[in-house]
Amino acid sequence: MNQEETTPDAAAAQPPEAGSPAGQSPAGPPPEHDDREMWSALDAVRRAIEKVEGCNEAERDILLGDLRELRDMARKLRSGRVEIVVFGEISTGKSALINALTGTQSAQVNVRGGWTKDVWRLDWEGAGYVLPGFEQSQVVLVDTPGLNEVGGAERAEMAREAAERADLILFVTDSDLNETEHNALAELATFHKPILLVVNKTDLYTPSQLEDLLDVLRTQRAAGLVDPENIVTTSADPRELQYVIESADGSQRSEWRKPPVDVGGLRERILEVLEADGSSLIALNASMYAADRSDRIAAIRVQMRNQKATQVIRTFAVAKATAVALNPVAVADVAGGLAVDAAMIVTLANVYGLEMSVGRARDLALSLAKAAGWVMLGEAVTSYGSSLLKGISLGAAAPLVAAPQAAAAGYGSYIVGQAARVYFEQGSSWGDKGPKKVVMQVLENTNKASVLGDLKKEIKKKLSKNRHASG
Ligand SMILES: Nc1nc2c(ncn2[C@@H]2O[C@H](COP(=O)(O)OP(=O)(O)OP(=O)(O)O)[C@@H](O)[C@H]2O)c(=O)[nH]1
Ligand SMILES: [Mg+2]
Repeated sequence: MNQEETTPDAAAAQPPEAGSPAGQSPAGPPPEHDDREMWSALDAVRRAIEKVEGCNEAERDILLGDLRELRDMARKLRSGRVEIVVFGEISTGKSALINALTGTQSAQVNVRGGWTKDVWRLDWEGAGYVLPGFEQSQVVLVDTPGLNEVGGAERAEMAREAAERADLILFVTDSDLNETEHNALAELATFHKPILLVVNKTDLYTPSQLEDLLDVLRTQRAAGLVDPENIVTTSADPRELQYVIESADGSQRSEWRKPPVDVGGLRERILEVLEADGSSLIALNASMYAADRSDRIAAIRVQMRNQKATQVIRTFAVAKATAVALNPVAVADVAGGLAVDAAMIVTLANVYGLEMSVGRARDLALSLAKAAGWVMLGEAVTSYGSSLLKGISLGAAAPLVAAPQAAAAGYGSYIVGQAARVYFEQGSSWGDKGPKKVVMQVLENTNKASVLGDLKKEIKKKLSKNRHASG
C-alpha cells in the first residue's frame, strides 16, 4: 500500500506537508478535536525538522539520522500510520507472534536465540483498524532483535529506539519476567504509551500453572507497569503434540499435530486500545517524539558550537601570543591587537551562524577590552598599551624575554573571545547582564594560571620551530 496515497476525505482531514510553507498557515474551517491534535503534532515535528535544516553543514551531518526519522514521523502522521512494536527477550516468540497476527510467514522464526538481527516493519494488512479520517491508514508491526543477546547492546538500542517511535508496545515474555525483562519493561513504562504484556508459549503450561503465572505478573512482577487488562496470553507457534487416534475398529495410532495458534485475545485487545485512543495516541506520541528530538538537536548544536568556539578562541589567543612574542612592536600595539581580536570575533560569529562586519567586530573587541577595564589592567596594558616601550627596551632579546607578556596578551584575547562567545550564544545580545558583567563572569570562571600555562607552552613550541627566533 502506498502510504502517501489518500482518499479525498482523508486528504481534507489531514494536516499539510511538514516543512512546507503551506504548513504554516492551515486554511479552511477549524479542524475537529482529533484533527487539531494531529495538526499540532505535525507542527511540532515540522518545527524540529526546520531546526535541523537551519543547522550548518557539520551539524546537519551529525543530525542526518534524526532528520530522516523526523521526516518519517511526518510521513507517518500524514498517512495516519500506526506502529506497533514487538519487544522482548530473545526467543520469546516475537517473530512468531508477528507471523501469527498477520497470518503470513514473513518474519523469520528460529529456535536459535538472537535470530532477528534488525528492526524491520511489516504491513499488517488485515489488522481491521482504520484511523478516523485516514481511510488508507496502515497498521505496521515492527519486529525487533531480542534483549539480552550476547554482544547485542547496539541491537538492544535499536529495539529501544523503535519502541520510542511506536504508538503501542507489545512486550513479549514466556515466563514471569526475569531481571532484564523487568528493567526493560520499567524503562518502556516511562515512554508513556500503552504496553500490552504478551505471555506467549502458553501451550507449554498447564491451566493451573498459567493461572499462577498470570497472578504473579498481575500482582507482583508487572504491577504498576502494565494494567492488568493489558496482560494477554498467546500461543503463537505451539509445539506439536502427539495425539492418539482411535479408529472405529478399535485400533489405535498416534500422530503428531500442531495445536491451533492462539492470538485472538491479543488481537482483540490491540483493537480495543486503538479504537479507544487511536488518534490521540498517535498525535501525543509524535509530539513527545518531536520534543525529545528537538532537545537532542539543541543539545548537539550547543555542544558542537561550543567545541568549535573553544577551538577558535584558543587558536587566536595562541596566534596573538606568538605574534607578540615574535614581534612585539608590530603586533602588540593597540591597532595590531585589536585586528587579531576582531578577526577572532568575526570567526566566532560564523561559528554561531551569524554574519558580522570587521568594523563591528572591532567595536565589539574594543568595548570588551574596555569592559574588562581595571580588572584586567595588567593584561590590557601589555596587550594594547606598553608594547612600544617593551619593544624598544628589549630590543633583539625581545622574543624570549617577552614570553610572559606575550602569554598575557593571548590571555586578553582569550577573555575577549569567551565574552564574545556568550554574546553570540545569547543570539547577539548581552541579555540582562551587559558586557561588563559578562566579562567579570568570564574572568571568574577562567582558570587564569592554566590558560597562561597553556599559552606559554604554545609560545615555546612555536618559537622553537621558528629558525629566526631560535637562532
Ligand atoms: N511452544 C511454543 N514455542 C513457540 C511459541 N512461539 C514461538 N515459539 C518458538 O520459540 C522459538 C523462538 O521463536 P522466535 O519467533 O524466533 O522468537 P524471537 O523472540 O523472534 O527470537 P529472536 O528473534 O531470536 O529474539 C522458535 O523455536 C519458535 O517455534 C509458542 O507459542 N509456543
Ligand atoms: Mg525474532
